[in-house]
Formats: sequence, C-alpha cells, structure tokens
Amino acid sequence: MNQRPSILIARAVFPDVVEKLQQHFEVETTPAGVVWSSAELVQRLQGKAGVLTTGGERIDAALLAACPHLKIVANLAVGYNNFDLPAMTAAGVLGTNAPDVLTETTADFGFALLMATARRVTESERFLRAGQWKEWSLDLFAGAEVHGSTLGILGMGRIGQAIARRAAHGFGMPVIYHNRSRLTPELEAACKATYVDKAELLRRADHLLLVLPYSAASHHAIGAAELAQMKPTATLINIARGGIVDDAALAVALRERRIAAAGLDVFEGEPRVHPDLLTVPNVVLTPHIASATLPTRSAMAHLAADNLIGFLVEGRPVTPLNPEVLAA
Ligand code: 8YV
Repeated sequence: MNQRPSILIARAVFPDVVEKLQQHFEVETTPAGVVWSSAELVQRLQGKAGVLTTGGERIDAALLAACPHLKIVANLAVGYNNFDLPAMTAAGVLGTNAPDVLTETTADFGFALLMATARRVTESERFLRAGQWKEWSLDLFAGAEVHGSTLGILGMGRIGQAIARRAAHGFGMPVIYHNRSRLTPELEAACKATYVDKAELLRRADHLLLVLPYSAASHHAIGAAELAQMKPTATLINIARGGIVDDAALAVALRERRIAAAGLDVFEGEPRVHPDLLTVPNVVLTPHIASATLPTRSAMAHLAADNLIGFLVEGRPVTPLNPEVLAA
C-alpha cells in the first residue's frame, strides 16, 4: 500500500487550508497561539516530508541535518529570510514562498501607515482617548503634507512598484527610488518613478518607505548615519523586515526630532519591540499586519498549500525558490 506523505503545519492556518492538505497528506497541525521552539519544531518534523512555515520559523543547516526526511518547506510569506536557502539547496530541500497574492494589499497598508504617520492619526487618537482634547486650535496635531510631497522608496520590487503607482497616480507625488537594479524604462514610466542613488534618496525624500528584502547586505541599511542625512521634517516607514532599520538609533532620532516621525510594522527581534520605541510619541507601531486582510492571508495560505501539493504529489511546485533542487 502506498503511504501518504506526512506534513506539518507549523503555525495555525484556516480550516479550509487544513482540509485541502488532508486530501493528500497525513497532516499534523499546530494549535492556534502556539509557536514552536527550534527543538520542538525539529521534534515535530521527524518523519515529515513537508512543512508549511511562516516567516517566524527558522530553517537552517542544523534543523535540516536533524530532519532527514524533509523535502520541502513552503513559506506562507513572500519574504524568506527565515530560510538558509544555500543550506536547503545543499540538503536537497526545496523552498517555496508566497509572492504576488499579497502585493496590492501590502501596498495599501504601506500607504495607510504613511498616511497615519504623516498625519499623526494614532498620536492624536491617544490624546483624545486620554481626555486631553479641551479646545480646537489651528495647529492641533498639524502633520506633514502627503499629496504633492516627494516619496522615496528603498527597494523597488512588486510591492514598491504598487506603492509608487498609488503615490504618483492617486496623490500626485513625485516618486524617487533606489534599488539594487534599476527598473526598465517601461516600468519606470508606469510607476512615474525616478532612479536615484541612496544618498540622494535619503536627502530628498519627504517620506521614505522601505520595501526591500532583509539580508546581511540590508542589515541596518537605515542606521544613525542614514537618519542624519534625512530631512528633519521627513517620515520613515518600514513595512519590509525588522533589522533593516537600527531600531535603537531610530528611537534616538525620533526623540531628538532629527526626523519628524516613523511608522513601523516590523521590528528587530519581533514580536519584541525596542522599549525606547514604546516611549516616543511620534511613531506609529503595528504588529506585522501589512498583508493582513482575510482574503489575502487566505490566498497566501492556499498558495503555500498548493506548493506542498504541487511538489509532493505532482512534482511541480508553483513558486519554487531553489528550482535547482528539482533538476537534481
Ligand atoms: C507574512 C510578510 O504575513 O509575506 C511576508 O514576507 O512579511 C508577511 O506578509 C509574515 O511574514 C508571516 O509569514
């Protein structure tokens, strides 16, 4: 009798995704609210051919060595800095991510965080809820202009481009960007975006949005030196990954008003947040929710499930990251 492959769902997902996977696999689920330690994850992965992970599960050489049956890790995220991809390739383990389905939703949120930060939405709400609103005044929570101001984007992949289109077409913002590689003239025209070097981006942006992947090269891409080059009136928005911004340096810059405000959806060492960020008023803090609408999170989970089914059942994953494993 042919035995069905066993898989682990490492973080609770929607019931219809579990049911879909149960049609093909022996499925071990994880209860809602549970996050496995590395040791627990290794334990649960024994005998498993596949695992559905989130960005929170680290897949490295030590885990791979301890889980010899593992063939695929399907990330429920477009970012995959939780994967040591070279180690996975060396171990013959396929990695997949969940691109495209979250692009527009995440761009919406980037814009929401930019608006909330520039226009001081949460800061003013805290003031109101605390009963501090005694009278209206002309400069009460006066913020920064969004429409017509210059948007800088660091990292110009699919999400960066979707944000640029919103800014240029909806808000009449001149858009400048910096990226490892320059967009084609067609894409630059569609986004109405102008390529500049990083120093010019920092110097000219009224609002600087970070949408680049995290890697050793982008670690602390925005630290004290970069913050010092920004306008004192500028806002900084990070919807990319914790670790791209030096959170301690940012807290100092915000407290000393060396930049006006920041909006952060991701943090170094999250879900922990640097304590100094919790005490400065001019920062909007959200718990890594940029892709969090139910339709988008559902599409991401289904794409991760389709990668497991596509690879383990049909030999054809949908969005492979290291397709050289397939050839081998
Ligand atoms: C995920 C994200 O929801 O896709 C990404 O890279 O950061 C988010 O959309 C999160 O990583 C959970 O996996």
